[in-house]
Amino acid sequence: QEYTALKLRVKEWPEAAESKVQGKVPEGANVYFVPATLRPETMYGQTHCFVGPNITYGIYEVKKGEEYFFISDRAARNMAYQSIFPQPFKWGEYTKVTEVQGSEVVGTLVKAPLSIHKDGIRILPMESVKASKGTGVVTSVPSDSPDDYATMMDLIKKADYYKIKKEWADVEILPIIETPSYGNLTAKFLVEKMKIMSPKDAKQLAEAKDLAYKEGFYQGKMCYGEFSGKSVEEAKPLVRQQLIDAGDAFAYAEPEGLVISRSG
Ligand code: ZZB
Repeated sequence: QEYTALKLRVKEWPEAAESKVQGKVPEGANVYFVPATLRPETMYGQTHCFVGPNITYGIYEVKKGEEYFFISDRAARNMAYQSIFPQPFKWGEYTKVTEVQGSEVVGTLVKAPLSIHKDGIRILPMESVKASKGTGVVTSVPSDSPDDYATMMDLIKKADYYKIKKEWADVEILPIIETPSYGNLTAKFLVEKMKIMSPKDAKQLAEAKDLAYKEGFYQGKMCYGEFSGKSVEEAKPLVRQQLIDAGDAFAYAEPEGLVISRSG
């Protein structure tokens, strides 16, 4: 599985995270949340970035004193075998400077490349984030991802329960892709049509995701951004390359089904 890993720079930590980071990440260094996505062409529509509240993450040194990543342990290990870090690269080596619980970073303000929300987007909790997939960090595009749309609606509805400020969740959803069957807000259309009431409706959400991927990829046309008017199929590699060239993203491969022999 070849993902695009995106770099979302921390602009402001909440108190709980600030105390964890102080003394571990050098003053003036940048920390990035690094979600893995299969839909780089939707990055204009990022509204939030999700972490699993019960997942333990690490902050890893990419370049000492300069650059640090907030990701899962598993992703850090994988990246250490993909020339991603450390810099200068040492095969299989990586340094964790501190451990942080997902719940402790809820409310962090990050700058998301390409997002229309230029002042930044918030880190919010999503129960269904898997620690065992991607980087354990998921960027939210509620226009085109049914999981993200359902989670966002739930966060708005139950802001107190999730211990967040309602306005962190309740931000504008922008049409990015136009499709013949589902209009220009594919995720909203499918969630409403399939009467999905909560992010816990896992089976229906998986079905909606499948439909959204297929329609988006084969029939979708960009209706926002530099590649507006192009098909999704054409725009996808172009947006990806642009993000990589700008230093805002990199290729990250999931070693699926990889078995390491211990027999020696
Ligand atoms: C932004 C985005 C925009 C995504 C979209 C999807 C869609 P898949 O399809 O199952 O292989 N994701 C990544 N890591 C995790 C994780 N650890 N736990 C839960 N979800 C995760 O998964 C790839 C997609 O699942 C990724 O692409 C990411 O969400 C999410 F408009 O990034 B995506 C129809 C889907 N649309």
